[in-house]
Amino acid sequence: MTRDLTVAEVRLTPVLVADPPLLNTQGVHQPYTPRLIVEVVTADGTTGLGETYGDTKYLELAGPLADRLVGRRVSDLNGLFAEAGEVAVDSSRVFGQVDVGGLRGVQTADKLRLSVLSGLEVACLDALGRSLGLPVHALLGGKVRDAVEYSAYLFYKWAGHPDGVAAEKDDWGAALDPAGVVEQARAFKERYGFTSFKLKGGVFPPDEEIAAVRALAAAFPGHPLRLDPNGAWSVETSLRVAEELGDVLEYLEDPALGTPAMAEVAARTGVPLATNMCVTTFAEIKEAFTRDAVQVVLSDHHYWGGLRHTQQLAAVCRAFGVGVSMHSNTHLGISLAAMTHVAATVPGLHHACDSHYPWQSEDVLTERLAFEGGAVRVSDAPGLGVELDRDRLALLHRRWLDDDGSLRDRDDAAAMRAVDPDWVTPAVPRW
Ligand code: GKR
Ligand code: MG
Repeated sequence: MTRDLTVAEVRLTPVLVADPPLLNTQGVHQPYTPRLIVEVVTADGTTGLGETYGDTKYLELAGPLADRLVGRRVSDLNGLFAEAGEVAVDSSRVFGQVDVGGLRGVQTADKLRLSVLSGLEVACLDALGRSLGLPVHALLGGKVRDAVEYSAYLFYKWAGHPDGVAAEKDDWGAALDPAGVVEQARAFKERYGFTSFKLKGGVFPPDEEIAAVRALAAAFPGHPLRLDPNGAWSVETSLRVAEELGDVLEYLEDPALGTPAMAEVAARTGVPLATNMCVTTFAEIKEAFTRDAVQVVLSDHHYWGGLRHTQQLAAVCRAFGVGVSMHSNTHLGISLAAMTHVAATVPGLHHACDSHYPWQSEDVLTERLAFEGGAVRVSDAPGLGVELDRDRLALLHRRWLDDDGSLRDRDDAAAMRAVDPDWVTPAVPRW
């Protein structure tokens, strides 16, 4: 049979996904978070799925970038990426500082484009795989493991969103002190079998977070532990935390903001440092690696520009003896499947990947991906191995359409102002 893998249509569907009230240094998660679902349809009727960030600034770019994909073969990703720079980015969308909504490092026009391209790339690979009868990992060179390990991503959390704020309910309860964090970790372990734990920090004064990690270490002896305050600490505070928790931490994630501060911390502690904030683009690698500022880079395949760039990042890390693993933000199952396929191909993946997926009670798939023993099995089905549930997609899209615009751009500080009208994103370093 002759296949025509020319892209005939790209469907872009923004959705709002329920999100629990998870606390971070910027504020609290909104009750609903925007994501963009991508469908790439080929001339022979094959449809591939992708997913990426869905805030307005990404949506504005998605249309013009999708137009560049139409008429191209799904296998011509290099051609698409080469042309992407011609698509203009509204400069008011680019902040010369840390991306306020997402804690994802410094925002640039390239990073915005790459985040959108990642959704298109994944959808093209899914379509290509479906058409060839090959899993996405095979298109990336083949898996080197049958399952990808994830860590439980623990958050300080309120029991529910503030009174008067429309939201879905969740059954995780509150976690606002060491006992609450341990209880949450226990639930994660029972439900999903996770054996390593990451706590999102930068919420309470460092001594409280040190106590929470100590409580985790006592409750789960020998389990790898991480603490990530998203750059909320000074160099001196970072060093104190490293000193206090050095015996139980697998790594400390972005204790201080930016490569110079991270390099200073790294030079004065033996605790490995990981980042998804100071190394977020290829251009940032040279300074960070030559200054030995980080020992583990957490790739977010969305803002790195997809699965092939993640493999390239892993190769650069290997050359420098730097570890690699995966960062996560609020996401659905298409992204978890994509992360799992690429992680399955990376040799020397020594740290369990991050995933917010257990926090998402909703998905656009006919069947949710499952964690077994804390890991996701690598699918050998054609493409990503997931199927779209059109009714679910329509429902979550309807929520986006019905929104008055207040939730279409993730803003954790604005969500916090529902309980604390004076709240502003704290200056960094906060402690
Ligand atoms: O979801 O609150 C959150 C996280 O803080 C997220 O925004 C970060 O990007 O998970 C991320 C991280 O590891 O820094
Ligand atoms: Mg992080």
